[in-house]
Amino acid sequence: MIHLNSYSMRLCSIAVLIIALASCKPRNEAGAINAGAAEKVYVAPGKYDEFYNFVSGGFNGQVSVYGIPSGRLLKIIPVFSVMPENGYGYSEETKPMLETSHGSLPWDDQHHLELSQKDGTPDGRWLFANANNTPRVARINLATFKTEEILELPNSAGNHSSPFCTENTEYVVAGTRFSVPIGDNQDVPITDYKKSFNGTVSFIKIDSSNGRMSLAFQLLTPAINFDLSHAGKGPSHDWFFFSCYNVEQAHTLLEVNASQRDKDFIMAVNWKKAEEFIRNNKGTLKNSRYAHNVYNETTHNATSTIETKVLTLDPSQLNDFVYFIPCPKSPHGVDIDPSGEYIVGSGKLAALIPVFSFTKLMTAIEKKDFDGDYQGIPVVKYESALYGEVQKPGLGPLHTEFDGKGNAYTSFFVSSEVVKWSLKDLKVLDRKPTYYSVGHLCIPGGDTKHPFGKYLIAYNKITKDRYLPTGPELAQSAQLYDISGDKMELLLDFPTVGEPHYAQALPADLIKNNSVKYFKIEENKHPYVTKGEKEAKVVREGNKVHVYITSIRSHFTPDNIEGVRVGDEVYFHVTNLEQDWDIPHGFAVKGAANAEILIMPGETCTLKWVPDAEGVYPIYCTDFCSALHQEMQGYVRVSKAGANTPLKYGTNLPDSAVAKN
Ligand code: K7E
Ligand code: CUA
Repeated sequence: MIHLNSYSMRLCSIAVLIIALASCKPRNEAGAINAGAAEKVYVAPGKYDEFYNFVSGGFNGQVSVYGIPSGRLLKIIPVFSVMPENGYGYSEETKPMLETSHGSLPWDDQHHLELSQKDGTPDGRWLFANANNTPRVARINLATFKTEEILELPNSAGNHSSPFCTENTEYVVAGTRFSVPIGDNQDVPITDYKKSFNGTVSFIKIDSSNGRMSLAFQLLTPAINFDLSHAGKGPSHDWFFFSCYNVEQAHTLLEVNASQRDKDFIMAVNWKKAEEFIRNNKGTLKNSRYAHNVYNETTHNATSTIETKVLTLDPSQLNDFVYFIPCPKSPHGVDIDPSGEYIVGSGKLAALIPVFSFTKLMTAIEKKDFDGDYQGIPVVKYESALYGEVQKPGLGPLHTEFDGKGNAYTSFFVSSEVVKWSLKDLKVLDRKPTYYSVGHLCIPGGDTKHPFGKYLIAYNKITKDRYLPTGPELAQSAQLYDISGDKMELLLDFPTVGEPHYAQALPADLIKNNSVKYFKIEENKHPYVTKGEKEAKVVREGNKVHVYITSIRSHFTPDNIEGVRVGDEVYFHVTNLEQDWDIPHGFAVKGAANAEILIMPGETCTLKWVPDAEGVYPIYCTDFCSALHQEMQGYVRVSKAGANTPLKYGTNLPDSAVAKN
């Protein structure tokens, strides 16, 4: 009873503290906007933005693309969630993209993005995205803005610490948020956490020629939780850093039980050494089941394969490649400065920002300057790795980005502000309020060797009074700051879709000239392609009816189809014959239980339809493609099961050609 009382009091006081802190309102609200701000974000009609900004969609499972500085929404790229708007996850071609070891999943929670890099700078080729709920990493092709590959991660649960990449995109890493039982017997009591659970960190190898992902190896770690990660760069090129919480190894009420220790860890992994261990056969091949889904741009089709093996390394058995650095207090972000020397931790409950020195860390490791070990992994002494602490920066530090001019910018959720500080002397230089409760920050190139600087975007969790009320739920908000001067200047607010977490930005020039305008029809290798109207046809195979149908402004061929029966599975393989930029056609059929499909020029997409009753069903184009878009329509006649209505189809057929019965 006494135990319960003190326990609930402790819980209560933490809650009161957090509520009290969360209600701090930023100062200076009235004077926050300067008169010149409008000019700085104004992108005249017809002009392009300077940067692409890729923003995670959080609980919408997608990635959205904004222009900076205007804040204009340019596109939403479907990644881990179905998108009825264009048929992603509904078309026969894209259904395999959402396959997992749990079957087909229509949704996930997308938090972090990383642009592929060459020499530590974004190269504009790919964008990697994580799925938090059912652990996966996706690769988006930045020429097509399509999700091209999704790799599931076995032995992981809550893939939060992901998908950060090394300087030349050698690897993308993924740390598990939840430790889980791993191996043959996973049906264990939750209270056996300490005994039976493990964490993992996955290293995904990226093929530099085509971006293909493969799970190279996994580290089996103590049962702690990984939050975020970042690769080293320059001198720290060989290393990867992971923030860890729940070093207490709690499995219930983590809010309290995982906030006991004064310090958790940053885990430093020498991935070059790990590679060496793998080469020397120090890994153990384990059975596992995970899906690997690949979309092929010439067949316009995705395939899903179940992989069955994973190589694991156990750092408690193999020396000298994994170390823990103590980090106060439930660290969230771990960010490496452009020089690769400074490792910035951000303890959610800490009142300071610890900055570690890579040089000091190496010396400490060499001298074995350890504070014992944590489950077989050496713990480097805090002071031995510490470069210094930023004192009184704010409350609830989360994430840090860099401007390439020696400054760091850290977000503070609780005190709702962005704080600029100097890497050299760790002095706070400036602070500006955010509206409200900022999570991640993005500076174009802000986690790379060569940040492009100029702007900082804050992604805020709470909007409250910033926009017109829209009922109980309000859009999350992004705020754009000019960081070119000594003081940050707030320029713009814009609402965002889903819940943005991490975001990345890069100069538009790195992408816009390579952007695909249409797919070449002569290169279309789809098995059901129709390369011209003359090839259009309808083929019955048992109860399957394959409709080879074309679309071009402003008709379908065929647009009259008879001979379909109730009980048939009809596959509309729609080929868009257009060879021009920005002329997609849509396709929809009445009563379809899935979605529409939106077919890009030169592409083939398939919509499956199972008519449930006899009748004449309209089909039409859903995308206003031409003056006579509204006329882009037709009919499918469905007869009752077993009827012998002959198969007839065409466009502009004489009435005499239409079936009579
Ligand atoms: Cu939103 Cu990176 Cu999932 Cu911090 S995390 S805010
Ligand atoms: Cu094609 Cu509207």
